[in-house]
Amino acid sequence: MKYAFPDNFWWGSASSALQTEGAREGETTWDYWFAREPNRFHNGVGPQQTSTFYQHWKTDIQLLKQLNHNSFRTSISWARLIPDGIGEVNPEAVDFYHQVIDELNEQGITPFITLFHFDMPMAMQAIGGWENREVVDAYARYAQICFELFGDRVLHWFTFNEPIVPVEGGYLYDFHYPNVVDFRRAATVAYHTVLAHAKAVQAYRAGHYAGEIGIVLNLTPSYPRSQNPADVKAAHIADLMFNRSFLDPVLRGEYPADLVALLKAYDQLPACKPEDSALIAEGKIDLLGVNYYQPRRVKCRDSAVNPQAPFMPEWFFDNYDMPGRKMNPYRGWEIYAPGIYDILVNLRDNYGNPRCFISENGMGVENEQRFIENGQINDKYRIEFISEHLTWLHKGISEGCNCLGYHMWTFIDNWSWCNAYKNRYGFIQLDVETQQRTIKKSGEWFAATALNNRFEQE
Ligand code: BGP
Repeated sequence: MKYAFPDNFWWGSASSALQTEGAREGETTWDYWFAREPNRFHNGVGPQQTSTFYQHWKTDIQLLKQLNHNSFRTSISWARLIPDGIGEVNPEAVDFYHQVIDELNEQGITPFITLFHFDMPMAMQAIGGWENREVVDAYARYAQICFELFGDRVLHWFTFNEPIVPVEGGYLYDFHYPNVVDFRRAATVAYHTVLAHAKAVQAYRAGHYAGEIGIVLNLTPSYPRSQNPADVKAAHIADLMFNRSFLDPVLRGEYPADLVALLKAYDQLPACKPEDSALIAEGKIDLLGVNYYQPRRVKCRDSAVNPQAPFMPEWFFDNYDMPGRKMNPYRGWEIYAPGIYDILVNLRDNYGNPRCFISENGMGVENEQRFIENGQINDKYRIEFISEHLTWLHKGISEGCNCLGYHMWTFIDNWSWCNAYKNRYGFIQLDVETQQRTIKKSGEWFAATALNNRFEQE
């Protein structure tokens, strides 16, 4: 079978500032947390040990070119640009991002720029992070500064990357700083993130910049164990909490009524101001980035909730370990390629078929050195993973889904938060000690696919 993609399909990859650039003047929550609790990070490796993009951006862009990328997403570090989050702009950071953006454009690689990829300036966290509306305003100012500085040469902006992740990690499940477990605070953080997003969109519209603005969401389709109404309800609530809490505001301009009713019933709603809903309605986007790694399988709870336990999403469902599901054992994530198709069909049928693209998809694998053949990692499993997902993506497009591209996570193996360098995702192998870069087999496969705008599979 041949799978051909539409003209001008975006082929590329994604990365983020904190995970690639290396040290900077402005401290982030990650630097602060790592300095205090290095044991929380795999092998005690922190955010200083990156793939040194700050030094090697020029040669790295050459490598992107070698991979036949026509587009590439990375983020601007708020803390690099404005070290204390709200004050002076650092001119060295401005020069750096100018150079990177110019070089990408010169090489024919369209820059896609994210404004916030989990890297809160510590000075902003110190005043409450997303729980504080002053931080929302500081973010809106930062976004506007970015549009003014780079808006003539960056035509695809994303306000946030996976905004639900800092909510889950920082305020529910204890895998991001500030390690709080408190649903109402989590809901406040999520709500203020939506307000921050909407303010950035508002500023972008007001500035009449040449490009488009969107957001990147990690969508995890929720599959019920069975069609029993209790299982279906469990899946519906998981979908409301983890997907629709961001998807509905950014595409429909409002929250799902049943999500609001549920949180109200349990007294978990954040404090809202009367003017918020008009602002949220202004946050509707031009382009949606979809990160897809894994589905979510759920069933109804078998046991009663402990009324003394903290209120959690899991009050309404249990995770369901479907027998025989295909797993990526290194990350503990299920591999389910049809999920990508289900997401696109849902967007087409229930959200007016928005302009969208796959902004991340990928597979992190441990100890890839064992697959070295003639000096190169032969990551067949990754090629299989990508082609399987592309097949389902192709089916979606052929059925009218408005999917404009496919970006992989990631370009060069990079530092993955608490997992540090445990699992490698790159098209290019990184030797962390020597900083040597070597293209993997999947990189060659992707380069050929991007060049031909098609691939073949039996
Ligand atoms: C996404 C993030 C990325 C990246 C990726 C891989 O959620 O946007 O920053 O890290 O997941 O996940 P992990 O690094 O946790 O293995």
